[in-house]
Amino acid sequence: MDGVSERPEMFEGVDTVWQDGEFVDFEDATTHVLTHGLHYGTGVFEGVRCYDTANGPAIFRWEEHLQRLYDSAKVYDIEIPFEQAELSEATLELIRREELQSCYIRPIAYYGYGPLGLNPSKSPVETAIAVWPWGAYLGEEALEEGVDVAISSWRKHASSQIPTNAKTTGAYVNSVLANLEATGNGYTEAIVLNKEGNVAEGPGENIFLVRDGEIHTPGLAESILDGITRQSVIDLAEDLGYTVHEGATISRGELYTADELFFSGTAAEVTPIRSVDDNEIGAGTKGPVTDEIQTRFFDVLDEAPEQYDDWFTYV
Ligand code: PPE
Repeated sequence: MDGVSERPEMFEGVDTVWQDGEFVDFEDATTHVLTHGLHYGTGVFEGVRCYDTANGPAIFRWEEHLQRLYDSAKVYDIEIPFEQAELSEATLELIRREELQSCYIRPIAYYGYGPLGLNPSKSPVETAIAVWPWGAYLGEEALEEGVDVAISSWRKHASSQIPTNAKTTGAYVNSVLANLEATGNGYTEAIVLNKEGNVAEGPGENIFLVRDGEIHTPGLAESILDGITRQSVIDLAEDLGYTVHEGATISRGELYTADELFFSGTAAEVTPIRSVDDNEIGAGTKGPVTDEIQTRFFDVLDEAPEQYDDWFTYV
């Protein structure tokens, strides 16, 4: 495998990747070094999970993820040269070929190999989908015990600078900086504040706060990704009878005095936060509301109950 370093453990056992309409061998799923998206971050992507439900393997909220991919693409004039249904079928076929019961799914579309220079319109749009098994994002223990996080000294870019509702490859340098700082200082993850200094989200997660039995999460105008897990958590919490303030503005100080905090995300699922900047949150472990919502979340993913039938696309 010329010029490509050893395969990361994460991708061990992956045989096939879907690339531009073809199923190709993992080792052959490559692109040119002069790819537009590599130089300027002009790509859009998704992170999706397939769960091994009681009714068989199913992709969680697949239609919503696909829709967000095409919406993200629209922002950058990326014309994905495949219909949504084609990408969907390719993904289902890929999971079947890999014989995975559960996995993470990473579709990506980017301006490919064409002339360099900022205007991407002469670069072809390249599209790929990879799947691989991916366990607990912040560690198994994190799901039970919670994570220690720090407020990042890097602020989240405002939506007027880089649209935060689009899931754009280049925008993730902000998340990388926040994560590097936090992990470099011995924390598991960061929380980023927006330009106004209010709570935005994690580098790869949305955030929820529990106070006096009610649930709050920063609104879409706070420079956050419109997380699909976030929306699912809101729905589940409301169905459990909680009041959810989904358009909240949350100040930094409110984090320290919260009863409970947790992250949501496709990769992170529902992960409790047990401390912020070394301040214990609540009892310094997973709180009861977080526990109820997390339990319900994983139960729904296990059982794929009738009530949430439209959240599942069976492989
Ligand atoms: N905010 C950000 C910045 C973000 O990247 C994610 C997902 C979320 C919120 C949660 O969105 P949703 O997955 O739709 O509930 N982050 C993806 C990428 C993580 C990575 O390390 O790569 C993910 O969870 O798949």
